Amino acid sequence: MADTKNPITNVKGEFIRGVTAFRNWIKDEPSAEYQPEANRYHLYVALACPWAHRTLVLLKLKGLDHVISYSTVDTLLEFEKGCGWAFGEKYPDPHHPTFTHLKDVYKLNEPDYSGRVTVPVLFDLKTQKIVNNESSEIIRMLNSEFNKLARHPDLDLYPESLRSRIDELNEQVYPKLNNGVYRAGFAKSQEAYNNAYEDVFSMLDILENILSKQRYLIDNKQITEADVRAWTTLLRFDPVYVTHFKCNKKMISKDYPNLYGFVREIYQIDGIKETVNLDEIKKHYFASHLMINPTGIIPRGPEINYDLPHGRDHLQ
Ligand SMILES: N[C@@H](CCC(=O)N[C@@H](CS)C(=O)NCC(=O)O)C(=O)O
Repeated sequence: MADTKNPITNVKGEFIRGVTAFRNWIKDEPSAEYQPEANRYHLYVALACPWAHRTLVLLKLKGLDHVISYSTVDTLLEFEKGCGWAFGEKYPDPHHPTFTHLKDVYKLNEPDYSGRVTVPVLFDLKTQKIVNNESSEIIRMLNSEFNKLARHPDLDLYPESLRSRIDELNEQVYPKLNNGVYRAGFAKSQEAYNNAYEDVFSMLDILENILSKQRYLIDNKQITEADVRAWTTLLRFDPVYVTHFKCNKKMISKDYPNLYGFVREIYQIDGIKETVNLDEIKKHYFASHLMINPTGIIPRGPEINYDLPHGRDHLQ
């Protein structure tokens, strides 16, 4: 039985993220098992979670929030109890009102499921099965397979001509930044923490440099999935990762003017702000990870106004 209570670390004290369990694909093809249909799929997300947040951003950017429903799990993840993400009065499972935990949804696929129960989950209401619980794959499906139903079918966040550059950047940003902040925060040895800290800030320096010359990370004119994937981490950086995960060499809002403008620009795109709840984000991290913040006290600062003009129009 897997340890589902604590973040997993290896003998060197390095945080190891688990392998995602369910990897089916929705395809806009007549023979596909999972076809893109309106009101067939549901996303389970946590507002705090940067991986789940990617999928909500895609719903908004593609104009799919009338086609795919979503609901949020409870703010706190009570690691010590080992039950994982919970539903509650304020956060019910709209499709299974008797379910108390997200693991009940996982058990619909595998009654004996004993792996990690993570968000996001893309769930098929028709077969009552999880289609996929890997955010990087869910966002690809939302980008390309629902275009007949999307309000913005022409927006392509993973265009053929940019794919190799997107993949190349993602391969750096995922270990060094997206997962890098977790590697710093959950490290159980000084060396593991030091390595993660170096990775995080070397990646931020690289991204700041790119964004000083062009509007988005891959292309000057067009937002891509590489921007979305970096953004959900960048948004949480100052409010959470600087203190909670000890990534405190620099702050985005003070030391990285281009990253800060980029965070504000994406925040200000139609519909995106609605997916951001900074109070929930802070409460989740500081009050759930009691192994690194035993008092559960939530810092009040920093005060950042993501509505300030982003000042990036001149780059187009
Ligand atoms: N590879 C997954 C990772 C998802 C993930 O780790 N989600 C975290 C929340 S930020 C989670 O649900 N953790 C619960 C646990 O590990 O018990 C993805 O990108 O979708």
